[in-house]
Amino acid sequence: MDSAAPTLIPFAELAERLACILERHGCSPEVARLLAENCAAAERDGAHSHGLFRMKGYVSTLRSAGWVDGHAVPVVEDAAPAFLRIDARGGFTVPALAAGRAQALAKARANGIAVVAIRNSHHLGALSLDVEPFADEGLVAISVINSMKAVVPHGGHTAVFGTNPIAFATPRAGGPPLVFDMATSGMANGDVQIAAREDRALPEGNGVDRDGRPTTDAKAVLDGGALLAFGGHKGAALSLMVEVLCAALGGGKFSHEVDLADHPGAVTPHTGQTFILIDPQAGRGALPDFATRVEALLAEVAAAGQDRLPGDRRHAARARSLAMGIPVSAEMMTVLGELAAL
Ligand code: NDP
Ligand code: PYC
Repeated sequence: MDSAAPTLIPFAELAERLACILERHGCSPEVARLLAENCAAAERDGAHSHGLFRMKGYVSTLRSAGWVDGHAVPVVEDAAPAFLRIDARGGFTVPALAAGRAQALAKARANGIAVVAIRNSHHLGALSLDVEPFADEGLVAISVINSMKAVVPHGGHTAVFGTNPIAFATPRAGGPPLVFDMATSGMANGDVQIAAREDRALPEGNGVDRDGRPTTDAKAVLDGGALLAFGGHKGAALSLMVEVLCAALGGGKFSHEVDLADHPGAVTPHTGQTFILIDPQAGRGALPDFATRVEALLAEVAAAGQDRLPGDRRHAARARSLAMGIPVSAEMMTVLGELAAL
């Protein structure tokens, strides 16, 4: 139990500290900066399962020979007028997306829609951070990513799918983009790891042990067990869709093909990530304004009694972090110090 008051660190200072650690352990300065900003932004937004908690994993992965290339320079391929493929060359997805971002935006604007399929890439972050900037530019953005086998297909007994999140961002008239970002498993693996570390039971209905029996024991899920998709067959179907869009379409590995066995310490999935970007203004003509229509829907949702939209918690955490600094626990400060000294 960590009872000392957290240290409040401004975003830029925390990102700089993380970038130093990542560069020390094998990232180029540019990759280190992008990953560090991504990780600090997740922590800023209260996405704890994909923020500072992941720094140990980034470092142990970078130190595990031959798994991820922290210096990789992505190759952006102009596949078709509305289709960009990006080969991350065994590096991280975040710099691969950064490399293709301007071209992806231009394609979405020119065609009304663009698909971006990143392959040969590693991702350990929160997808909200990948889609939100596109909605800031007026686009609707959907992104999916597969990871490594941790989820059993519906009615099955063996993990095949990753926790495979889906994120969606849309501009709205009355505020910052509406974003949702959710694993297609009942829980993200990161949250299971945090529960295991804190000796907390999982909510019922999320996991099975190594013999396929239902369990709330986080350690049993991690130790040969597996997670279940959310919503039974419906979440499992979405998870399957994510595999198809990332691996079959994008050219990356399926989650069940990711094999970390020869890379002790490595924890990043080596898979793919796909985006669908839509310009809602394309050919709009006499149609009513898109963002105003979204706002009207959200007003109806609020009137019907939903008092918290997806993204509200994240925005509240971001506002607090930007006003006061990002809270970093004493335990995490120690971890960061150790990683910086390794
Ligand atoms: P949650 O279940 O915590 O939240 C899912 C979505 O639902 C969020 O948009 C959240 O908004 C919203 N939400 C939560 N509670 C409510 C509520 N009561 N009313 C309305 N909306 C609500 O997320 P997950 O645990 O499924 O995923 C956590 C993170 O893990 C994600 O960022 C995901 O991208 C990441 N992840 C990354 C993977 C990778 O391969 N890189 C793999 C798997 C997961 P809010 O954010 O405001 O709480
Ligand atoms: O939390 O499930 C997860 C996860 C898998 C890969 C990155 N995060």
